[in-house]
Amino acid sequence: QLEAVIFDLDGVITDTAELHYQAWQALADELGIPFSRAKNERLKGVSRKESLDIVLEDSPLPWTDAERLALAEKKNASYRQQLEQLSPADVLPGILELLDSLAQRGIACGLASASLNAPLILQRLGIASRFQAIADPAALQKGKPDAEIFLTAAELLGVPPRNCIGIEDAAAGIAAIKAAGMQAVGVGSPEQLGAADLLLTSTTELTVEKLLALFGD
Ligand code: B16
Ligand code: MG
Repeated sequence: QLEAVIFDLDGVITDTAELHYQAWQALADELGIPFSRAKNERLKGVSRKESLDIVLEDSPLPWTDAERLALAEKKNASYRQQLEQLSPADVLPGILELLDSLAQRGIACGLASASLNAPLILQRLGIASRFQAIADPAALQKGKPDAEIFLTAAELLGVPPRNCIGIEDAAAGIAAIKAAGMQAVGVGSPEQLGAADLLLTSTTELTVEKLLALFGD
């Protein structure tokens, strides 16, 4: 029985990846480190700290922990400036309709995003009140592909994992959902998200009927 749907944020609800890219590119340019859109692909779903470590892989300098912290804060300040542009028009197609249908059927919604900025992003998108639970990534031990973030969201909702669906655009996210014992819906390509129980190419294809069908309803 489907009781809750737990969403990833970047790549499922909105495309913040482009804004992350702009902020990382600006930082890399300032440091004289090569960076590209291709490299930015590796940062999707990865925490801010781990993202910075990947950006600094191409720097010959040995950055201390304190320096890394300052750089991560700098990137986040410019990213948050970019978030000012975000508006309800940036909710990906089909998501608002899905949130409506889920609410109508009394199915709860949770968020499992690696982003510490997730509450602000949901607010800017005008959909914060649609989520009954947001897992706080700062309080977690392990990132995706570990199950922890999805299990935490389910626990906050008071729903057993077997009655949850997780929706993700990244392979590590699909792995996290499966490890949590939930049904996994992937939005993306079969090369990356082959492990999903249901694979869709775009958020426009996300309907409550397809989600219920995963439970034989
Ligand atoms: P922040 P998700 C992830 O969001 C992004 O995909 C990833 O690129 C970003 O580094 C991470 O959030 C942390 O974001 O710097 O805002 O804490 O896909 O897990 O919703
Ligand atoms: Mg994502």
